[in-house]
Amino acid sequence: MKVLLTTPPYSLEDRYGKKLKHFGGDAEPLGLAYIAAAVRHINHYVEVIDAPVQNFTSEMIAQKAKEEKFDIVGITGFTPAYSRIKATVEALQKILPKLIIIIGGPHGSILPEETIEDLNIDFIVIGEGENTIKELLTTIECKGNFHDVKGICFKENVQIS
Ligand code: B12
Repeated sequence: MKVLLTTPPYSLEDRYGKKLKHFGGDAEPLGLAYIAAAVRHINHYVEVIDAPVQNFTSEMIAQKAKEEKFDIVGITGFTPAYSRIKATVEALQKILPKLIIIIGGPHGSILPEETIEDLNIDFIVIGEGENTIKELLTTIECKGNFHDVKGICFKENVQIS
């Protein structure tokens, strides 16, 4: 499967405003890098976008997922970036209604049920994700039982085509 991992487009201007944006800095998305390594370890193709650094908008992320035929998009994020996470999910769902979307990171870990309901997405990975993402991808691929995957919250009527 092809897995695209991304940070939400949460720019320095979003964080610090127009006047102070030049004083802020971006940090490498360490959590996504760990997840990418785990995905690669079980031989799936994986790419990472660091949206604010690479100047990707939500629409550009969705366009890339569509053009390059990704099966799954994973988005990381903390609560202050929630509106950007939501905008990215909406952009993806608009042009790829059947795409599997997984949210990980602090926000989804803290509010899994509320987030899954608000975003109408398939899966939230709660807490440390390296082992969970491997189990989850394998279960998706083999059409297994999501109740057997530890550390996820999922939509009860999840449909994987
Ligand atoms: C180090 C750190 C920082 C560093 C980041 C350095 C860096 N290079 O990343 C600095 C100081 C820059 C920082 C800044 C901020 N931080 Co900070 N930070 C932390 C800290 C202490 C550790 C984060 C970390 O690196 N963990 C290690 C990595 C490997 O773990 P991880 O990112 O959580 O990823 C794992 C899982 O979450 C999961 N996962 C993550 N993403 C995904 C995606 C998918 C698809 C999947 C399946 C799984 C998955 O799997 C990963 C591997 O196990 C945490 C507290 C904590 N103990 O977690 C707070 C924390 C993440 N920070 C927080 C916040 C709020 C911020 C700021 C927004 C603060 C602010 N107002 O400016 C900024 C945002 C910076 C930005 N990038 O825009 C909050 C988030 C709370 C929330 N509700 O979202 C935390 C939880 C602290 C807290 N308790 O309040 N932070």
